[in-house]
Amino acid sequence: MSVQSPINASFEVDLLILNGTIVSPSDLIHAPASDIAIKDGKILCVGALQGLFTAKRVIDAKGGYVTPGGIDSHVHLSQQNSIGAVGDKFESGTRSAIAGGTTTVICFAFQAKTDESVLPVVEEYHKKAASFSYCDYAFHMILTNPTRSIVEQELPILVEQGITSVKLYMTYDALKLGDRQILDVMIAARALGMTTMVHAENADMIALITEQLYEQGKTDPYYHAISRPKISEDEATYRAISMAELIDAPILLVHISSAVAAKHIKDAQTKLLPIHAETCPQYLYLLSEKLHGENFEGAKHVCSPPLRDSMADLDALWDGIANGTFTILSSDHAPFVFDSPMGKKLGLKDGVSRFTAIPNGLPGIETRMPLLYKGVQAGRISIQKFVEVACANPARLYGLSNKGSIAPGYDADVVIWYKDNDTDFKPFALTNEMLHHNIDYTPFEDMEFGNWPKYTIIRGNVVWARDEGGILGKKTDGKFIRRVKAGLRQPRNKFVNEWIPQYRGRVPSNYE
Ligand code: DUC
Ligand code: ZN
Ligand code: ZN
Repeated sequence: MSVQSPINASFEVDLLILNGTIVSPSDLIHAPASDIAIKDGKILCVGALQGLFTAKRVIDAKGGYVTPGGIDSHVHLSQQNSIGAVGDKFESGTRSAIAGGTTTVICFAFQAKTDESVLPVVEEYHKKAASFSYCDYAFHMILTNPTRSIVEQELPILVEQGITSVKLYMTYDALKLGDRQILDVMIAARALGMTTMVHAENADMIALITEQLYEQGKTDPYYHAISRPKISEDEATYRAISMAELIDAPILLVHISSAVAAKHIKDAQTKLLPIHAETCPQYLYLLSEKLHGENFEGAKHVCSPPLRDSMADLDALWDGIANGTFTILSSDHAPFVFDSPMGKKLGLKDGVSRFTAIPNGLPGIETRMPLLYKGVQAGRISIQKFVEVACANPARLYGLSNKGSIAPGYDADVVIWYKDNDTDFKPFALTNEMLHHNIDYTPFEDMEFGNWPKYTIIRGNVVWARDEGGILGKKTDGKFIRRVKAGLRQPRNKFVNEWIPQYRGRVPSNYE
């Protein structure tokens, strides 16, 4: 980017943010050195800037934290297999995102088993998102049928198109892959510099327990959690790590819910394997007791992996964020309307519950950043760690090269928070009516919040101003972001180059 010399009092910038405390994964920059000048959608410079520029608009951040815009890298919107009719589409989902401080979402494009090519699938998702997105967006590809031609010929095309990650399932009959298929995708993804995301639960264990529960008539929503015990996540997580170790392939274990799975991940990282992991706010705050409830209300909390039953898991996951086990915190916004025969109530027919028919997933795109911020206020994590897992790491892991950092040349995606004890902010108990998604409930109803994004800024435009009208952005503001190759923990096992011929001389340059 070419930058004109900014030290000139008549030089006009688009936006100046003054007096905040800028947060990076390592540092806090305090006033007066923390002013941010924004021009043409980019951060022009950071420093003691008062009096150095004129500006079209000035925002006084008043001692509040100024963080990079949130990057939610696990979001299901307009997803053809499940969410189309009764969940959020791009418009409502991204509207909700910006109100909660998220400026970029990475959503899933979904390959059905019958799709012989994934290229039309990508086109279809582009159509769903273009002109319907309040924030910037990118795509991962869910592969449910990785044929030879898709793996060999189409994955390289996806990389060229800026789609540099795939998600694989080890469970669900309609989605799951066998171990050999997973290995083949990992090999190809590694050679291409893609990240392989894995949903790790043991499908056969779940099928066995489900069968037994149904025979006993135990079909209420609560039994969904019983049918997916921690050992099924434990085993599958270890298996996925073992496969990644064999191939020396970078993987990310999505939506980890239990201490035991987190332990496998930590152990693998200690061995310097290229293993990343994600957890989500629901696994930090909610227990499976939420699945009980009158009038089928427990279905509102059905997700996979399920909520766990002990505080020890919640505590271990917070610790896992603090100690670096979790690379990222995402929402896994997989929203379904509760009160609809095509939504959560698919699992209730003629007054009879069937937990296997309840769509799996929770809404949470808007609450992700504020819920993580609660962890800062509670002393669970530092504000620097907040920025690392919610903003910076998702950008680095998934190749969003201009995002996730407040530094010259980066996209001016910024969130301004209220300062502690700000008289402009009153702590509140959340109700679903406060949110901007298109879902009739929030799993976090009644939870107390002590902060919330005051402003959300995308490429220099204020799109959310909590005290000045709320949503100010438009559904045409969001841009598709072509991602580059993944770039955090790197493969390092030279032995693999000996036995997988396609690796020789083809290790992508960003792995060196
Ligand atoms: N996996 C997800 O990633 N989201 C919702 C449900 C699921 O199984
Ligand atoms: Zn999943
Ligand atoms: Zn998901």
